[in-house]
Amino acid sequence: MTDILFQPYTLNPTLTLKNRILMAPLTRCMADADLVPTQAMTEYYGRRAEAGLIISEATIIRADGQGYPNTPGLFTPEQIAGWRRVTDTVHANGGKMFAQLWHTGRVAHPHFYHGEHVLAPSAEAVEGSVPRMRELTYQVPKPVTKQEIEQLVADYAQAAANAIDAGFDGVEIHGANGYLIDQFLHHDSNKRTDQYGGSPENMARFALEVVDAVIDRIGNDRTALRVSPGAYFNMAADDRDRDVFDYLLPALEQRDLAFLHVGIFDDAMEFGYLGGRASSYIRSVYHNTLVGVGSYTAETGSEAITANKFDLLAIGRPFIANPDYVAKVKSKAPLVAYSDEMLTSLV
Ligand code: FNR
Ligand code: 8K6
Repeated sequence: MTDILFQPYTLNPTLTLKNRILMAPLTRCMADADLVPTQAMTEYYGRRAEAGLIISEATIIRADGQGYPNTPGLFTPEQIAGWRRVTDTVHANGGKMFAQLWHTGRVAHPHFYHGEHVLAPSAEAVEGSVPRMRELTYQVPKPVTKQEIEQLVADYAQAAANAIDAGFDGVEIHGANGYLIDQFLHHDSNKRTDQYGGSPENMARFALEVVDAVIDRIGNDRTALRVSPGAYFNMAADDRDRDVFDYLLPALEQRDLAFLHVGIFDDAMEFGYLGGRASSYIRSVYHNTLVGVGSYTAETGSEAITANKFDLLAIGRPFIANPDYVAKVKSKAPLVAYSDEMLTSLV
């Protein structure tokens, strides 16, 4: 019944995956003080090389993109060398790996980078504080200037080039879950009146500039994007967001990306303004390779692929609990259930 997961899948002439199971990007907050991947992280990813593709935990493109402790970076030579050890191990074990490129925007906290400002589209703070560091309340961001936008776009492209230097097979740009790129795409966080706000075309501009700059540096065949048309994390929903994604998704389709990935924790969630699930909405307007995710099992994920709801299945929490997830599913062995306590160590 899960046989479909074990078929190889060709993303494009450059990349063929040995199966349809992706390891979802999973922040673990285990990089060292210089945000360099450690030996324990190398072994953790190395154990999961049976996935058709591993997507790294979200990795910051520059210092002021950091919103959680010990999240790895891809902007210093040491960080690149650290990731090279990870990708060498994954490749030696027969796997493939993309880096997820991240800037948290208004979810950043200056505590982590000893900075002054938090940068975001508009001076609209996200409610609350850094998880497990409750004294760190989120700040009102400084709206980015045109010049700062150009620098951010350049820094995404540089991080993509660094990812290729570090041996990654490609990158997934993190445009989901209420972080910087997503903040441009939703009315809750984007109140701009210049060419980056107001209309769907303007609100989609930053995302497309980042995508185009990354494609320019490393090629469309190695560039993927994660998006959350349904606002559910670090973001309040607004019915007008639908128009932004109605504009963005066909524009992305023209870019011929390696894949598009739904950013969601539970794909059973329905959004009134999307007419149902985020994955169904994306499938209706975007016709290239789509990665589904969000509280699926191998069985329910296989059913969804068979029903043509998406093409590839990303697995998050079960992969934290089961380093040998793929082998277990293949042999129909029982899985260890995920629990939040597992986040304190890398198994
Ligand atoms: C996540 N998720 C996530 N998403 C992302 O795009 N970048 C990230 O770094 C993280 N980090 C992260 C950490 C932890 C501890 C969890 C539980 C989740 C979301 C993740 O990729 C996935 O979408 C969800 O976990 C839903 O899939 P599962 O877990 O139901 O298979
Ligand atoms: C300190 C770790 C930070 C990790 C950042 C990613 C967030 C993962 C935390 C999992 C909590 C699930 C929240 C789900 C929100 C769904 C809302 C309906």
